Amino acid sequence: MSVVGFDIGNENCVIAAVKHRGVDVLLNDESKRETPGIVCFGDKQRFLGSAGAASAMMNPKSTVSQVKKLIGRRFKEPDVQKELKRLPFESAESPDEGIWIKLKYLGETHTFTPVQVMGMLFAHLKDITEKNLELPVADCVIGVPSYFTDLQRREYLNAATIAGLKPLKLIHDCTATALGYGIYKTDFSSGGTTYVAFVDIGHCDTQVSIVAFEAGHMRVLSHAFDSSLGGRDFDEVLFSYFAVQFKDQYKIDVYSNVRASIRLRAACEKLKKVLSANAEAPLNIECLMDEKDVKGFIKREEFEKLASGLLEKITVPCKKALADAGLHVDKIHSVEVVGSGSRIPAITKLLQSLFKREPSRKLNASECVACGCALQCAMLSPNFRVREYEVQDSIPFSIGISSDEGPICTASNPNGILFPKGQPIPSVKVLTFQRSSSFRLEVFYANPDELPAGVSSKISCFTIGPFQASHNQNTRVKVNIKLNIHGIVTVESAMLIGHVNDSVKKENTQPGMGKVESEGIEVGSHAMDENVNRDRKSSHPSADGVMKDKAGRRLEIPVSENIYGGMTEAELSKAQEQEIQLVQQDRTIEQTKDKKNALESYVYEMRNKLFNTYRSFATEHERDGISRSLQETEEWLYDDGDDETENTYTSKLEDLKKLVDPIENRYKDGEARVQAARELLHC
Ligand code: ATP
Ligand code: K
Ligand code: MG
Repeated sequence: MSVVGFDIGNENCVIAAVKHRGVDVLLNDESKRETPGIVCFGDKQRFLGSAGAASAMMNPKSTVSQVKKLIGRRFKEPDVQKELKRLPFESAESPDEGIWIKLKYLGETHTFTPVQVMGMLFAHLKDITEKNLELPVADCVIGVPSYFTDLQRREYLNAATIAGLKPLKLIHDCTATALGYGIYKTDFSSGGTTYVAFVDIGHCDTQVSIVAFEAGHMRVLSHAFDSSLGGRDFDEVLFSYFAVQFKDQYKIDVYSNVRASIRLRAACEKLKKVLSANAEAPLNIECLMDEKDVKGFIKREEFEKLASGLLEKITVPCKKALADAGLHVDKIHSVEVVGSGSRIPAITKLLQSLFKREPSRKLNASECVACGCALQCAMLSPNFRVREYEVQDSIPFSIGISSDEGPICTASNPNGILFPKGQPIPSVKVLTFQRSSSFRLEVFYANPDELPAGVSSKISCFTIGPFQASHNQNTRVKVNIKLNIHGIVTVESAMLIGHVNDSVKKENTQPGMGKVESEGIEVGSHAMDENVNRDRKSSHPSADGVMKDKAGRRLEIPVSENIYGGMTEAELSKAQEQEIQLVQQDRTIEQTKDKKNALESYVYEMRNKLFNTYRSFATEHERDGISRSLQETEEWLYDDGDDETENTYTSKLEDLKKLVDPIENRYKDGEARVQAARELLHC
């Protein structure tokens, strides 16, 4: 069984696997440790990962990147609109308010959802993993930003399903990093708590988490973030700077030209990297636009001045993480900086003055998330033994719940908040309702201020029922609500119970479930009716209060869920089928290329052999005939045969073989005779 971790970056994806003794980062087809998160749709097939990046410039309008910024979001969110504006493909609003990506593929306009594209990316990473490990891969752990909403997490799981992956857990990026940091540390065992700040600056976002380490245990105290501040914003600062300069100097407006924009942006990213190691850097692009070559130059100081606003923004989540953890900066033992976006020297300086200590870079900045994910996968896998280590993560958003009768407030949750910010993942809460027929529970984000701007606070709606029970009989409904291992809210079960009294107080406590609470809630009840009375005669409360039917079965109430904006089962299986077809199409094209290559090589090889190795085994007439056929095939390959079907190439090859085989056989017979003669002589 394989144990795999995936870090899905907006720019770079990293795969790690636990092998024999340690965690290894896997290489992709180009022997690289990072795979671009890009899917490019071509005339005949898709290009994924590195191949996608290679085709992006040729075909920008059919290239999708940064799909992590789009998945599980609504088309109309201002942030999404901003995002779509800078992405070169066309888009539209889907009927469920989501996003449709519209692009040319196989010569026609096709529509895909971000979930589907993410599924393609997952499938590609799965492929790379399987090639590396020479094993089928399904179980995995995938890193997600801490600010991912319930819907984004669900859509990630859907994308994984489309790819044939089974995530054992979605883990917050910084938690994965912290796990990889903490599990190997032995100097934490001397008692007391060590507080560490993790700062991850990626391509599109910044995440900060404060983690408390004790022997054999880590606990995430807070997650803070800026979901739209990352390395690319520093590229953008350079981009605007040069765009203005070039307008002045060369009279070109790069904003008006998609390809020129892409090229300048890529050049600015390179320039930024050069500035991380050098005090100044040049920028040269040949034939950027209107056949003009452009030249630019910038000093690091100047760049830092241009980026000062961005640098200031990085302090915000850092301060918030400290405040939410309830810690003064003096309490922080170390600041671990990761994510390649953090490589800008000014960021290190800034963090140093903010945390009053030199930031540490002990972890591999680009690989730590994937490695932490792989470790977590090993810990969750029944087939692996890992050192006992407890990871306690928490959710950064408060989650509220209401019923059709209004907010559900209890003594411990007076504000109708079911899982407050900082609630451990996973957790279970048990709510008890006095109802006699079907009712609905609405789950939502209780504090919109905690969410990235423009994100809807609606999460999901659960219908408990249908069922009918009597009020007189003092029946109640016990609903088990879970913040599951992925950070998604689900209703695990709903049960009809008999005489409750104070029995609610003792139900619960499942090991490893975080803090579990139970609530006795009095809500409006409904009038009893005849049918329910009849039901009563056939059901009896048992010792634990759970109603059983005549046969002694627990009276479980059906629960149906409605996720705002989520995929239905039918949509998911349709997407799975579609992915299979897309894979088939890619495979057909790859096989066709292989067959064409085989034919081409055969032509060259046989031409060579015909006048060398096989020369004395063919008559001049045969040689002339074959030679002519080889020549014709070669010409055909460059001409009409450049773009043919797999079968055509195969049958062409067979035709040639029919001509050449008799000669090849004569040669082989001859060889065999020579070999036999040699053996005779040896004896
Ligand atoms: P995200 O976490 O936002 O999903 P990601 O994980 O793909 O994205 P990383 O790979 O951590 O992001 O970082 C990519 C960013 O780091 C890019 O913006 C890239 O330009 C930047 N970067 C890489 N090397 C350097 C460098 N030497 N100096 C400055 N920036 C760099
Ligand atoms: K990454
Ligand atoms: Mg990242």
